Amino acid sequence: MGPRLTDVSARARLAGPGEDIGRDELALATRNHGLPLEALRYDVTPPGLHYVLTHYDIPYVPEDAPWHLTLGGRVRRALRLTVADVRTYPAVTTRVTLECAGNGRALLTPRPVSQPWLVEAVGTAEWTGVPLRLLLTEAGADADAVDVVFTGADHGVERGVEQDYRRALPLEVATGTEPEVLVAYEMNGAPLPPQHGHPLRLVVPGWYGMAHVKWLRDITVTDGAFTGFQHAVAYRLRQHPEEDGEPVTRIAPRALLVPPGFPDFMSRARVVRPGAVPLEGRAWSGRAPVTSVEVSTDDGRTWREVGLDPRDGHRWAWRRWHHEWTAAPGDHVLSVRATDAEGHTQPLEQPWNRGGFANNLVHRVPVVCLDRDG
Ligand SMILES: Nc1nc2c(c(=O)[nH]1)N[C@H]1C(S)=C(S)[C@@H](COP(=O)(O)O)O[C@H]1N2
Ligand SMILES: [Mo]
Repeated sequence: MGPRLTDVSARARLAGPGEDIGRDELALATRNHGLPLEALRYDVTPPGLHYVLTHYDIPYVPEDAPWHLTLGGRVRRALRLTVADVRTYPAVTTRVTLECAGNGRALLTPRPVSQPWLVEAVGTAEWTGVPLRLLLTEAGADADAVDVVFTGADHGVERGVEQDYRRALPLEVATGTEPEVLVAYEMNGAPLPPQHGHPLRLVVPGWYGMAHVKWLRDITVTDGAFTGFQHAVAYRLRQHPEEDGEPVTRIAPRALLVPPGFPDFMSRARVVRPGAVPLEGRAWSGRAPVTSVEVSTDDGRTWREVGLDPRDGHRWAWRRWHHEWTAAPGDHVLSVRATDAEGHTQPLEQPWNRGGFANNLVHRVPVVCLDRDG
């Protein structure tokens, strides 16, 4: 018998005790890059610095290639739209902080073997597109509609299952206004770049990255709950492999710090000199607006609330925080944590699950402060 898909596509697993990052994880890490943390300084992440995550291959879609978005299933009137057609609907631009549900995974013990993010799987962009609810209104969802399924043009195999990348939203989320889901064709005022979903993608403000289907080619309204791989198998919070688990949905609060001072090339260790060291970073939550940010300069023993930039009306984007630290010679660990309006905050102990999803362990940055003449 010839090779089978399950020969090339293994089951999910955890790294063994002391097992280092493998070649398979390295290959994913070079394809799927993170945000350099110094780029947390920008309100809107400059092109190329936004994180990228793609399960399979980036589809090749030349500028002049025809593209059709179909909308069908349990609707009165199926639609088949070109990108030019999509652009004729009223356009909305929303600033959105996007974070991969696997952010922080490589810091967990035991480590789920997958894309090995540290903390940098985040970015903020201005997405322009048509509100999904306008398209669904035009198509007219049937009374028995339950889910709306989104299919990307990328194809692959994952844990032995061959598939197109596909995710769904409940109808009430797909047609909601808080957040308002977009079928986007522009990122930061320019057509979507290939790696971010050219020519069309879904944007679901406040939800982890997996919901924002790139290279969107089909929308299907169903009368039953969607049970595709990326819902029923992946993106569930499980302690044991046999559990059903809870689905991953909205982004839990997280704050990150621009590592201060200057880095060593190889170790990335941070070096500062004694005295005033400005600290800044960003905080976000997809559940409710961030209301406070605290910093610790003694490895989490004591915390103090720091300044937040005024709310700027961008509900779905991160908020800047800032603080001035007086550094004294020695070794320090800086940490930061965010709390949102619903009282969700970040844990000091790792919130562990088998996929390493939705974990928002506080960010720790070791810093060496030299002697004044060091
Ligand atoms: N079609 C398709 N859409 C996709 C993915 C994918 O692999 N294929 N990856 C998802 C995941 S897991 C994340 S985190 C985001 C990343 O979006 P970005 O690369 O634009 O930052 O895209 C999502 N949309
Ligand atoms: Mo992701």
